[in-house]
Amino acid sequence: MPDSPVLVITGASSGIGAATARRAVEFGQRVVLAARSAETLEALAEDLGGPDHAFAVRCDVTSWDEQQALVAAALDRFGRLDAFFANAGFGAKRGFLEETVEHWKAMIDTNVLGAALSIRACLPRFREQNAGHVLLTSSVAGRRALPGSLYSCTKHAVTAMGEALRQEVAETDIKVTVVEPGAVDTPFFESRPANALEPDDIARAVLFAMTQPPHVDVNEILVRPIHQPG
Ligand code: NJP
Repeated sequence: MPDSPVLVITGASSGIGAATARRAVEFGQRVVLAARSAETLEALAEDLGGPDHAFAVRCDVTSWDEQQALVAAALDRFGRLDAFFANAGFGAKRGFLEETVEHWKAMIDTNVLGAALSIRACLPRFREQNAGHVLLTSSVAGRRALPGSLYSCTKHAVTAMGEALRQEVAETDIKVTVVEPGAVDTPFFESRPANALEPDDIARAVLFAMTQPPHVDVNEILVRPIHQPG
C-alpha cells in the first residue's frame, strides 16, 4: 500500500489510541504507533499486519527529542505523513490535596506539553506540503471544569491548543480536530467505569473526522455515553 495515508498515534499502546489504530488500518491507512511500552506496541503492530501496515516507535511524549525522532521515523519508514493523533495522556484523583506534586508535574508534562510538542514535531512537514491533519484528545473535562480536577485543567489547555492551532493554520489546508470523549472503558480508570463508551466508539469518531472531503474541517467532536449526566 505504498500510497495509502500515514497516521501517527501517540498513546497507541492501549485504549483509544490502540482502537483508533485498528480502525485506521481497516480504513486502509498505515499507522505509526507511539507510546512508552515498546513491547505492547510491537505486539499490536504485528497484530495489525506487520511492517507494511503498522510500525512501532517507543516515544515518551514529554521528550522533544523523542517526538522529533518519532516524526523522522514515520517519514523514514513510510515516506509520507498525513495525520498526527496526539492522544497520550493520563489523569489524577480529583482534589487539590490529592496525588503528589510529582504526579501533577508528570500529568501536565504529558497532557499539555506533550500535545504541544506533538504539534511542533509534525507542523513543519504539514506546512511544507500544505496538507495534514492534527487531532488532539481533549475531554468532556476540557469543556467544563470538574470539581477539584487538575486533569480537567490540563484538558481545557488541550481544547484551547486545538483552537489556537486552528486559527494559526486557518489560511492553509491543514485540518485540526479536538476529540472530547466522555467516560471510556480503558485502563485510564483504576476500576472499570459503568455505562462507559468502548474505545472503538471514539475510534470511529476519529475516523469520521479523518475521512471528510478536503474542504471539510471537523474542529471538535464531543462524544458521551448515553445517560452520562456531567
Ligand atoms: O487511556 P489508556 P485512554 N508518553 O490508559 C500513553 C483521554 N481521555 O485510551 O506510554 C507516551 O488506555 C499510554 O502508553 P504508555 C486521556 O486523557 C480518556 O482512555 O505505554 N505515551 C497509553 O497508550 C488520554 O489523553 C477518557 O503507558 C504516554 C495512553 O497514553 C486519551 O484519552 C475520557 C505517556 C493512555 O491510554 C487516551 O486515554 C476522556 C507518555 N509520557 C479523555 N503517558 C476515558 N478513558 O474515559 C501515557 O475524556 N501514555
